[in-house]
Amino acid sequence: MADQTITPTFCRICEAGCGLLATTEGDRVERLDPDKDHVASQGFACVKGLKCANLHHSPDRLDHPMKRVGDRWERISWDKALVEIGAKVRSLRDEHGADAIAGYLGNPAAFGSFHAVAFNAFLEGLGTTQSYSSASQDLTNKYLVAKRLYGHELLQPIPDLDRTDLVVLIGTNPAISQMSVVQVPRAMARLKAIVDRGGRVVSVNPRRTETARAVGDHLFIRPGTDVFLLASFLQVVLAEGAVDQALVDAHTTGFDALPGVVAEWPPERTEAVTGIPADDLRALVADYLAADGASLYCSTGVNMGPHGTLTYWLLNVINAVTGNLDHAGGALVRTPPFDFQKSSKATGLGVSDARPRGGDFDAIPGPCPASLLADDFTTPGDGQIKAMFVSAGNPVLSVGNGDRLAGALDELELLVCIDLFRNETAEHAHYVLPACSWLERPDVPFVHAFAGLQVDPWLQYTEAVVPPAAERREESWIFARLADACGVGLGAGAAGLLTRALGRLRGVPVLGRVAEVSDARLLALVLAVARHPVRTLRRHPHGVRLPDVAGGQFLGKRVFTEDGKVHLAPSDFVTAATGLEADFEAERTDLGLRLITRRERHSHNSWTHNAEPFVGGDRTTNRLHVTAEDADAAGLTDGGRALVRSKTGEVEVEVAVTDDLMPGVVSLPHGWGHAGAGGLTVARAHAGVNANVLTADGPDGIEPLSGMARMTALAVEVEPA
Ligand SMILES: Nc1nc2c(c(=O)[nH]1)N[C@H]1C(S)=C(S)[C@@H](COP(=O)(O)OP(=O)(O)OC[C@H]3O[C@@H](n4cnc5c(=O)[nH]c(N)nc54)[C@H](O)[C@@H]3O)O[C@H]1N2
Ligand SMILES: Nc1nc2c(c(=O)[nH]1)N[C@H]1C(S)=C(S)[C@@H](COP(=O)(O)OP(=O)(O)OC[C@H]3O[C@@H](n4cnc5c(=O)[nH]c(N)nc54)[C@H](O)[C@@H]3O)O[C@H]1N2
Ligand code: SF4
Ligand SMILES: [Mo]
Repeated sequence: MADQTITPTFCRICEAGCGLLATTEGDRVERLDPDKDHVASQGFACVKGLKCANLHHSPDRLDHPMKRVGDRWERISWDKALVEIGAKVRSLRDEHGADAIAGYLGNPAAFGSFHAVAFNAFLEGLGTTQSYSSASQDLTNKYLVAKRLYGHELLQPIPDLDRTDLVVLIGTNPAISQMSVVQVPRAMARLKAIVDRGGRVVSVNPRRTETARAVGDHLFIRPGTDVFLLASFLQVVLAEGAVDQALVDAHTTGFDALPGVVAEWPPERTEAVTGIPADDLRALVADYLAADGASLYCSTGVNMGPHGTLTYWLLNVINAVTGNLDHAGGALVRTPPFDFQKSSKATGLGVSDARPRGGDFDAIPGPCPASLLADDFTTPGDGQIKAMFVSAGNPVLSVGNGDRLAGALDELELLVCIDLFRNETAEHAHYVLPACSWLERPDVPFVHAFAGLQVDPWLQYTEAVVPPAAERREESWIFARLADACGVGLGAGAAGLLTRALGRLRGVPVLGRVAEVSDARLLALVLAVARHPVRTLRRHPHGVRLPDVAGGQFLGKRVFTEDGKVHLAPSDFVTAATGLEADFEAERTDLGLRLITRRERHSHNSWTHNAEPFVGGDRTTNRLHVTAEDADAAGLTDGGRALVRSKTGEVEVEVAVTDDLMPGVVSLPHGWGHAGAGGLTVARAHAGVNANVLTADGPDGIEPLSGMARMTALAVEVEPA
């Protein structure tokens, strides 16, 4: 038996970044175990991380660049693929202009230190404004609100969970997701600790989630009505005069506009649509005001709803005016070891000024909404997209009206996918290029550590656990080569600068090891600038704690609006809030079924179904969850089949009767629908249905302020199939 090596590393599937011990034998990852000595995760890890070696070693992994020739996929050399792609891009760019070339960056890019940087440098070099990403199905409402209130997309207050007395979790299920836009390993242990020390955790959710069952209290809310809940919350706060006037006077503008926004929404009125009794809400507000350090937090259940921007705006206003912003136990904006937001403010690094084509979307903070992609492929005229590069994304399953998008992809003259697998989107590609998985590259928890988004700050450096196999390459290598091949070079901005620095450091390429050497060198550079040199981090293989400052780092110090104040009442938000009357009336009178989004323990968006541990047992498909009451009313039975119909589409799916939903609410996990996946042998056999056949695309499929996709609280009808 060959020698086994154990390497401490960390998982890069979700934002928690859990410490893992990787046991390798030669170039094989034999097992992944939780790292008990990890400074932040302390032995916690979930099944996705622990079983990820099965995905990493899947026989379906891409090893070589592949080209579609008719109906077949043929191996092609990197050199030849780059030359052919480059020639096609040059001719399309000459004929139609730079905006005919688009990029779409998927979720896993957030976990590769230089993935997004290199992608943006490539698009910058091409000179295109057509930059799309999964952020528009995830959190662009949060970007817009932070940009308006605090002057930068990534100044996102995070709940100070380890010190709080009360946290309200709206539209999130940490037991399964580990939360988002904040790095919280062991989220559930931290939430339980709040209750153990006498504090309160309250879930606000149309579903009695795994989180709500395990910790704290739960309030059912009718899907899509969170904005009314928070309007009432703020109405009570202001009516009771429970405002931190010193904070408001010293650090904010716009306070005087707030009473007018919420005056008409006392809890006794909004309970008609939220389903939350006014007394329960008043009691919650009272507890929140009594706590020394409390915060409201929301996630995708709100972001994907009809009022993601207004809801997140009110949430931030409440945390601020009650004195909980920048306060221990409240909502913190931390100063990271390398001030990413500050350098980004100066250089544009990490923010997108992409502009959607047409439409009235002035506020959209970038990237462009992926829900507009199919329109952008098929609408002739200036900026019609002719070629697209998709890296670490699967828009066919992750974007609204997936079937239409799949058809529209076939209109492209060039589609290049950079991925671990030939996924459902790549099925429509002309070329697929093989990327390294996270086990094949060095990293730090780049975005979260450098944007100050950690609940319990730490830093960790991991080497590649195994060298990149076959002809797999890091994205930084791939985008630098693509830029060369397209004859454009990397952009002149910050992303281009960084990636060029990487090029200079790369030295003489040694086949097969180039990518590993290169990202490691660039990381060394960035870590030296951040004053945490790699050699120091290597001495702390289980991570090193960074100073944990509880508040006082933000107000008056790092608010990046022009006047350095928090802008509580951006005029377009105030104007949009006047439209709530009509929405309220519509909610009050339409009592039809609502479909909500949900996540499953063994699924990670669309990409973990291609290995047995993730689709074994009763996990072979996705099911429509329905309450017994609604099942009876619609004539559905547990295990039977249902047709689910929305304005956009229809799916047929197995029914699972449940007691965890609010009556009038059904749920269907997304990320399934693998029937057409020629490159995914296991997933194809456990196909499930694509929930995004039901969600809309185009201008009707987005929240108009931020461009966020509308993926929850959808009106649907169900009937037996
Ligand atoms: N196991 C697993 N973990 C994941 C992922 C995964 O796919 N699988 N994905 C990762 C990613 S990319 C992200 S962005 C994060 C997301 O992390 P979360 O935002 O925590 O995601 P969910 O677990 O889907 O929680 C959303 C919750 O919103 C509720 N909800 C739906 N509609 C509404 C509504 O109108 N109002 C309210 N108040 N609640 C509503 C749903 O019942 C659900 O419990 O998770 C990450 N972690
Ligand atoms: N209906 C509905 N739709 C949703 C959601 C929902 O809750 N409901 N959630 C939304 C959310 S929050 C998100 S973030 C989006 C996600 O949307 P996408 O990012 O478009 O889709 P994923 O399913 O995450 O696909 C990720 C792809 O990246 C590949 N990959 C994994 N690691 C790497 C790597 O290191 N390098 C490269 N190059 N490729 C890699 C995987 O093989 C996979 O093909 O989906 C959204 N769609
Ligand atoms: S919780 Fe997230 S980071 Fe931790 S092991 Fe699971 S997938 Fe990986
Ligand atoms: Mo996400």
